[in-house]
Amino acid sequence: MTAGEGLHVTDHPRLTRLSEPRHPIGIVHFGPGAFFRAFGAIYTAEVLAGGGGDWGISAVSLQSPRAYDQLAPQGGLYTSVTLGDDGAEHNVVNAISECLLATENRQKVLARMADPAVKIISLTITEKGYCHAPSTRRLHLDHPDIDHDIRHPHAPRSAIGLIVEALARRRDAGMRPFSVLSCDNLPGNGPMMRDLTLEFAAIRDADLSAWIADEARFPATMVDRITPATTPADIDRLATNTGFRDEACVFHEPFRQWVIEDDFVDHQRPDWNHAGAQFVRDVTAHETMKLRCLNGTHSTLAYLGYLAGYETIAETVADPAFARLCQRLWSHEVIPTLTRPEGEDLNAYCDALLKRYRNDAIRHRTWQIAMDGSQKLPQRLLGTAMVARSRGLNVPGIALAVAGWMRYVGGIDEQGDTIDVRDPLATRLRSLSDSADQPAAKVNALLSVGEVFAPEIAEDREFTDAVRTAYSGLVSRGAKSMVAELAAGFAPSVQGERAG
Ligand code: CS2
Repeated sequence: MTAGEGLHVTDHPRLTRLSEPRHPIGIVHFGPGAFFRAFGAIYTAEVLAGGGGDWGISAVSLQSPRAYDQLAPQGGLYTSVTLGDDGAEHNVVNAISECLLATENRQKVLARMADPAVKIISLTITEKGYCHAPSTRRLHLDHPDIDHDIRHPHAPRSAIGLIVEALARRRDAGMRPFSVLSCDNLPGNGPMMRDLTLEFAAIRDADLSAWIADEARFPATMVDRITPATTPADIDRLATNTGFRDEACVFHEPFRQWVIEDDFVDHQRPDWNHAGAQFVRDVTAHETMKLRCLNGTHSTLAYLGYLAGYETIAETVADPAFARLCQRLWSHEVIPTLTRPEGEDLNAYCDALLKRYRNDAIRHRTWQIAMDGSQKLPQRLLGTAMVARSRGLNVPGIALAVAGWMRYVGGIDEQGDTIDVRDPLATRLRSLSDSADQPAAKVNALLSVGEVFAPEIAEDREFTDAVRTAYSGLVSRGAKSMVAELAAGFAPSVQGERAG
């Protein structure tokens, strides 16, 4: 009998904290979901294991209790499973010293943030957690959470509201502020967070806003590790292998890359470089490369792959036409818009991406990546399109990807089945799509969504014509045929000629 055989999975004892040290807290993290547990928490755990200071993490769930319910009963411990060519490697991660649920214990969260031992508030709250309009990058003042926090500044519920209230408490107590470290896939995530924070703080108190502007720091970061949502089957599999039930476990690829702008309040930060992170003066080139090359093709594969009936990214790129579509996008549409970051070779970077996508131990669902497209498209695809167009390039691959998104948010797949579209604008997008009969009119209706399409791109006739043509093709011929047609015109051998 093999380990675990004959046992019902729920018979396995839950992973719990026994004698592991709880590191004193120096970081408050908002959004301890799978990505953070597979990424920032691991870098921090490695620094802590090397005796790198008091940087234990207080993991705060802002709204959904899911991550809290997974982590809190385990005292913040969980297993990270690295899925590479040589099988699976398991590690128990000890960086989270405390778990808090903001909806239940808002004042405790604020007190922790105002604790002088806390030097950094880090965030993985996804694009929509910033309560902004992605196309303008300004605060969305009508957002229900922002509206609430303007009216109740001392009991805030948004990340920005909590940060501003905690900074106000620190200023009033004569303390130093903290650094705010956004680790979400947004271009200029640090400066954007700074602008949103100052905009919100100014509504409440101009002096507070000026103090934050002078004293707080908002370093920008580029983060990268492919980490699908953990499934119940993953939890069962791990229990069978380890003998413990770990509701907070994460499964991820071996690759990881963290580039951080080295600009922290009083230089207070963990030596994440000891775990392989890069501290640099300016992360812009790295960030743009990653967002446009990786996230841009991820979203493309998500919409077109989903419509083609593929469940995961690995399944999608196993179709040679989809792999070639990625290569075409990189060489003809994305790389020409980039500045090469120091230490990177853009062609090699993209070749490595395709290998990462092909890792079929990682079951990254197209449906998962397709979520929240209205928040993702501007920085992943539309910004690239704008730069490429300004240089006189055509972007048929991006046009096809955008048409794929439009077809997806229309809510009906190629078999006539309903798509479970998850997006803060889902209802509006669906009704805009439904408001028109003809493909071209549906595209025009969706192009009117100002949070997604800046006027510069919505009014670009050549680009929008390409989107209308691609959309009609998706309706009449389907995603596989459209991808095959575009990929057929591309010979991967030209890769060597790509600008780098
Ligand atoms: C993905 C990202 O879900 C998504 O939208 O594109 O989470 C992606 O896996 C990461 O950015 C990789 O670092």
